[in-house]
Amino acid sequence: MNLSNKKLLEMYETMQKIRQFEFQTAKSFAEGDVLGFVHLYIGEEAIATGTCANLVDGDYITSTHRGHGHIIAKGADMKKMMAELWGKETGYCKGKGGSMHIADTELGILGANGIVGGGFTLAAGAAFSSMMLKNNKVCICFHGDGSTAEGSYHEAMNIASLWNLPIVFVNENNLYAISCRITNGMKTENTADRAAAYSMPSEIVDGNDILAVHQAMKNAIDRARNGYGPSYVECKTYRWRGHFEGEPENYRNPEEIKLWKQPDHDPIPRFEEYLKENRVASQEELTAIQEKVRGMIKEAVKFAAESPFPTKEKALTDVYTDIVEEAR
Ligand SMILES: Cc1ncc(C[n+]2csc(CCOP(=O)(O)OP(=O)(O)O)c2C)c(N)n1
Ligand SMILES: [Mg+2]
Repeated sequence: MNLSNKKLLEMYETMQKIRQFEFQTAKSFAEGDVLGFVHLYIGEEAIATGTCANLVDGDYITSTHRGHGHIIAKGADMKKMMAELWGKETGYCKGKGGSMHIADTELGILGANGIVGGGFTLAAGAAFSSMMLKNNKVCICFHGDGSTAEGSYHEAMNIASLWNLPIVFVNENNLYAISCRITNGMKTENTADRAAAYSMPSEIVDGNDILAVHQAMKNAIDRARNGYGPSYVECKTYRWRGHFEGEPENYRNPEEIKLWKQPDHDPIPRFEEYLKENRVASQEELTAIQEKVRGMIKEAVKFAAESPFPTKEKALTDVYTDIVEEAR
């Protein structure tokens, strides 16, 4: 693994940012400050982090309803994210979109998406533009196991393969689509099997092992960037929280949840072990990074808390009709 210590510690910091942002969001949701639905990414941090660590400025990602991790890993401003969750005017969508509409096109973040399967065709379109413009940009299409049942998944996989588009389909197989266990929703337990139907190279990785994710993504992203077309990487993982915050969860075995929270399953302690064993960082240095991130999260909350709500006069600005007007 040819990663500098600096890069490894940046990846650790990103995982910390995601986890702490998500735990803070859970707390703020419970206290009534976060408005609307939130689906948390806790437990899956290695996938977004290990993937985005291979990207360069200008590359694209498409995201899902469980998008905070992807968006943070691609470099979004956590203050603007937090403000958006709190419904404040300083948020990414001026407080009117919430968790599932956060986007930052300047950073190549083509949007979280409340529509399951909504990201596939956007990703294919972005990758197609990259191919036509010959600008070497790659698009990552994050998606859940459940979304592989959508028609848009198969349409995008087919066209990406047929046209050799520079795209990597990153499947986050956390075993559930809401309450539907994967074995009740499809005949195979590996979504990667579906890539074979589109003659797409695929790989299955332990999605809680950040270095395995990073290596698989590096191969797939290099392939896309060098004109060898799309790939598919299935990352096996697990979500710690309910499908959404506040869900009266009663469909998963508590023992199963407990198992995935153990340090030998949890992607963060697993990476910490590697960093310490290989003398990349001491426990003190890792603790200092955690503290630094705690400060960032505090700042994000302060920013959200002190920001104003949009006024009622602005309730209808920046929505669909404005965009149509601007396009004219
Ligand atoms: C088109 C559409 N159908 C159904 C839903 C309701 N819904 C929201 S999330 C979800 C399950 C998604 O499961 P998966 O793709 O595995 O993602 P995960 O939540 O596990 O990350 C469903 C059915 C939706 N938002 N959009
Ligand atoms: Mg799922």
